[in-house]
Amino acid sequence: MNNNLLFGTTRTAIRSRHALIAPDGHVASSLPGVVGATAVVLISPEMGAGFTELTITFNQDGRAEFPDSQIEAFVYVLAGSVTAQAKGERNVLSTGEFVFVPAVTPWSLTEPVPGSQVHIFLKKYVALPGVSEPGILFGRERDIAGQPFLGDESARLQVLLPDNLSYDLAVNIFNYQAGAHLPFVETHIMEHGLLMLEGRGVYRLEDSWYPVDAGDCIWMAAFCPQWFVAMGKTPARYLYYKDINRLTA
Ligand code: UGY
Ligand code: MN
Repeated sequence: MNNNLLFGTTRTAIRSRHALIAPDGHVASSLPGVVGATAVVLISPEMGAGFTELTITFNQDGRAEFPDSQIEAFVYVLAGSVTAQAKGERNVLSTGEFVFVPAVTPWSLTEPVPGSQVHIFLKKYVALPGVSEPGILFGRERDIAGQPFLGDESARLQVLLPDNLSYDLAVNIFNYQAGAHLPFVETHIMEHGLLMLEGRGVYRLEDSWYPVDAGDCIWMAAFCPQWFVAMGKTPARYLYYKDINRLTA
């Protein structure tokens, strides 16, 4: 047992406006429709967030079935492969591939390679009058080129969903060369849910600086001041969610 666990310490920190969830604290939830699989809910409205973020790891013959509801879903395959079905559309998704499922669409994940792992963002869809709702979208991270972030070649953003008003969320992958960092401490109305995919660094959240590692999950409430620097000798990358394109006054 490592010393952290032996002495009852952890990097996990849950605050009212941000959270860092390290893998050592994960506890599985039993969820309706999820069988033969381990689901860990990392971020949810119970914490104060406006969305839910979870990971599901499948055993052989595991499955996850979600009924139609007002909730939209973004599913990204972290490891292995699984068959994703949304209404009549069906595709095998492997590592780095994803599907966006709009609200009011039943969907499922079945026939996993044992040990397959998916990361999911769930959000209640907010319609925009006069704008049509988005459709089902399958995609592959490798098909999406990284764009320099605010002109910085060492910090590149892959934007996984189309940039149009029908979407009320964005999901991106941020790729940092070792030593690259956000150019300033961001403070914005958009909320974030984030999973560290690779590498290490330091995340500033409000007035705290946290060492972060692959597998860590972070929640940033609206207006949470935030900054990141990639540390060590390898690149760092994270998958993250934000709510966009809507304003409630
Ligand atoms: O899209 C974003 O707001 C992004 N630059 N934030 C972040 O990486 N913490
Ligand atoms: Mn941000």
